[in-house]
Amino acid sequence: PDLHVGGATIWKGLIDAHAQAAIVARLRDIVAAAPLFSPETRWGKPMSVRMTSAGRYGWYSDRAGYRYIDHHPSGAAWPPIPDEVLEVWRTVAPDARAPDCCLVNFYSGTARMGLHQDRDEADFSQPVVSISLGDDGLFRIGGTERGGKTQSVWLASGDVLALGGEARLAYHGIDRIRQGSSGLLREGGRINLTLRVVD
Ligand code: MD3
Ligand code: FE
Repeated sequence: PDLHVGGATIWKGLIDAHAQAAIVARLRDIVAAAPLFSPETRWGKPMSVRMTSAGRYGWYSDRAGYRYIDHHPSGAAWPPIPDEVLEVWRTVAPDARAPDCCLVNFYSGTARMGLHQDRDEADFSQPVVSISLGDDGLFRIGGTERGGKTQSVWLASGDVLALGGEARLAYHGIDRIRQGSSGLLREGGRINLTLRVVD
């Protein structure tokens, strides 16, 4: 790894341009089968990030709360996690169980994700791995209590993060993206893939 920020381990540019393009091609198939949607928060407000998933489970939210569901809201099956993505997981988390959810987050120019913890999974001893594609995103990470000190780092296309140990329950979010900073996606914007072991 190249960098440690607030308990996150970061590999800058681990995924080369050719492999990034291959993953994006697989994501286009995933989105065709399981279209992006804007989950609603508990308070009925749509999130600015659009999402879909691959794997045995997909992440979902509506007024009833946050949870994993075993089909896309349309009733379609979640597509399988691409091999190219599983290979990244095995590289950075060789000792972990296989992930059963790959959440696909799409950020348009003005989308953001507020500080939150990822705690809808059963086993916090398993890491979370994140892959950034497209425009740069300003990632912020704090400690395990809300309201503590935070650190920020720009994530670029091809960067990979692993969150394990204490950092698994750290507060984190995306403050903004730098529109037009990458030419990877013809429509612009940023994609983040988050790989998790759900149960
Ligand atoms: C730190 N996604 O989907 S990825 C999420 O860029 C999410 O879309 C952000 O937070 C994104 O839940 C951040 C980096 C990340 C992912 C999971 C974490 C950081 C994390 C879990 C625990 C601590
Ligand atoms: Fe998160």
